[in-house]
Amino acid sequence: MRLVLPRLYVILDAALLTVPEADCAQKLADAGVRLLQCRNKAASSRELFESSRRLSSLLVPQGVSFLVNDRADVASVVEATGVHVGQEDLSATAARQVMGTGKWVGVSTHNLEQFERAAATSADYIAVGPVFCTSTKTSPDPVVGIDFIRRVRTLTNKPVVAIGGITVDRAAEVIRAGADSVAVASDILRAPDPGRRARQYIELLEAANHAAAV
Ligand code: 3NM
Repeated sequence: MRLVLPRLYVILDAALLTVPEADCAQKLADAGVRLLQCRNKAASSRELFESSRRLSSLLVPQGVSFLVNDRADVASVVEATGVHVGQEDLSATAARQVMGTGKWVGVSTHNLEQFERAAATSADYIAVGPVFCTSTKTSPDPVVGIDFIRRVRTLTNKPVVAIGGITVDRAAEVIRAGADSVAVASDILRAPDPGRRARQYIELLEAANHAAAV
C-alpha cells in the first residue's frame, strides 16, 4: 500500500542540536511533528543504538513515526517505524530483508539513475536532494534543484521527499513541484524556537497543493 507521509519530515541531526535530543524530539512532537528521523554520523554503534532506543520508545507510542538513518539493524532492534538508507548503506532490498514488510524503508537519491533504481525496489518513499545548498551534510552531492522534483514526480507513484537546504520560505514551492514531503534539519533545529518553526511549516504545508502523482 502506498504510504502517506506527513508533509513535514524533521531530521534530528545530532550535530545541530543545542539541547538534549529527547527534549527536542518531544518539543517537536508537541508542536505537531509526526515524522522524525534520527541522524548521527559521529555516533558509535552503541551510542546510536542507545539514542535510537530512547527516541523510539518516546515517539512511537505517541503516534510519531520514527526512522533511523543509515542503519537497518539498529532500526529493527529498537522497533523504530523504519529506516532511511543512503547510497552507501545497505540497498533498499537488503534493508527490507532486515526490516520486514511492516516497516518503512526510505532511500536517498541524488540523480536520475539512482532515483530510477530506487523506484524499482520495494522502498516506501524516495528522497531526492540536495534540492538547495546545504551545510548540514558533509560533501553533499550537487544541488538537483526544484525542476528535478518536477521531473522525478512523473516517474513514480511512490512518495517523494525533498531534502537539502529547505527553509520555511521555500517549502511550499517544493511541495507544489510535486514533493509529498519536505525533510528539514537546520532551518528547524537552528531556529530560536524549533517547535514554533515546525508549527509554521505544518500550517503552511497544509495549505500547499502538490502536483498529482502518476
Ligand atoms: N541529505 P538541511 S541533504 C541529510 O541530499 C541530508 O540527500 C541530503 O539538512 C541529500 O535541512 C541533507 O539542514 C541535509 O539542509 C539536510
